[in-house]
Amino acid sequence: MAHEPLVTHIYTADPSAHAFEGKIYVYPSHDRETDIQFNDNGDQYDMVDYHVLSLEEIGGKVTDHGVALKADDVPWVSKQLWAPDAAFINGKYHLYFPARDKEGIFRIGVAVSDKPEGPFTPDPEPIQGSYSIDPASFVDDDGQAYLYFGGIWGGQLQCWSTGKFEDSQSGPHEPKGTDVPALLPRVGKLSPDGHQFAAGVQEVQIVDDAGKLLVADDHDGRFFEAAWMHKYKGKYYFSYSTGDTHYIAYAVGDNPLGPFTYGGRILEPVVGWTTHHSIVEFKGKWYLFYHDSSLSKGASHLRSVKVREIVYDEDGKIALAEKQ
Ligand code: FUB
Repeated sequence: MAHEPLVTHIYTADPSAHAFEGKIYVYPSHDRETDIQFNDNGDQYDMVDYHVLSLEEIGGKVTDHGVALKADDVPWVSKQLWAPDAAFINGKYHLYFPARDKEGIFRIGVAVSDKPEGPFTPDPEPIQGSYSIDPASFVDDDGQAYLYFGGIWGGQLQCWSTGKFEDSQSGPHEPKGTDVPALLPRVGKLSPDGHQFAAGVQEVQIVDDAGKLLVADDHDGRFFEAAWMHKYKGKYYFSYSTGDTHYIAYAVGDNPLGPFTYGGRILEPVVGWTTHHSIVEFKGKWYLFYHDSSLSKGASHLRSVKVREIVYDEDGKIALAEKQ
């Protein structure tokens, strides 16, 4: 399989892929050209709408279903529609998306459709108690849905260490040290209708083989952004981007709420600053959807979604099916 962009008529990033109605549906960010200066706050990622893509076969024709939701249609949003995800809950397709509210604080919204490709109708307010970026939904075999989220630097996770938004901690400030726990992503159970958290949210613990939380200076292993959850042979795989070291890593647990034990890397750094992915089973094989900036010749804010097959060894460790 050539590792080519799924589509080239628009830039797409942060792919969340799901098998719905016998096809693969991909929910990406829609990157666009702007003249905004690059900074660690991510202001250059100034997206205004979402398109949904679908494929009947991996490697086959890709359909762009057009605009599924736009910022202007969401009353609470000021700007920056970042990485979305979708889930089928209670008979409806739910699109979860982060954006800055009118005060510049990232929140997570939900929009609903009868069809996987949308268009989606947004709730007028963000999900109560939501913050930061990169929502990733997961519906377990018992029907309970979960929402994982969080991202450091521009994603503002570092601003929420006291439980309320502390703007003084915005920018690239995060814990440092070999004896200081790393910032942790968050998870909450969703209500049966998928529109709110059922109760509060909690930290997602990522630990080493000895059960010790990964530390802040473990840049190769600790969480930065881009949470994803999938289940394989009864185990819960929490995968994520390590951010400034640009790996996609994963950790494995027995419970969707964690803890998860660090398991290794799935993807080495790609062309471009960010890395972001999803993992999905389709027709008996497993696939990693990801993005890179090769089509835009390295422009970090102009990314393209790609797909590669992954495999598991007998211990459940993940590897790319083809190394190159
Ligand atoms: O697309 C904007 C941000 O870049 C996403 O929310 C992050 O995961 C990173 O890919």
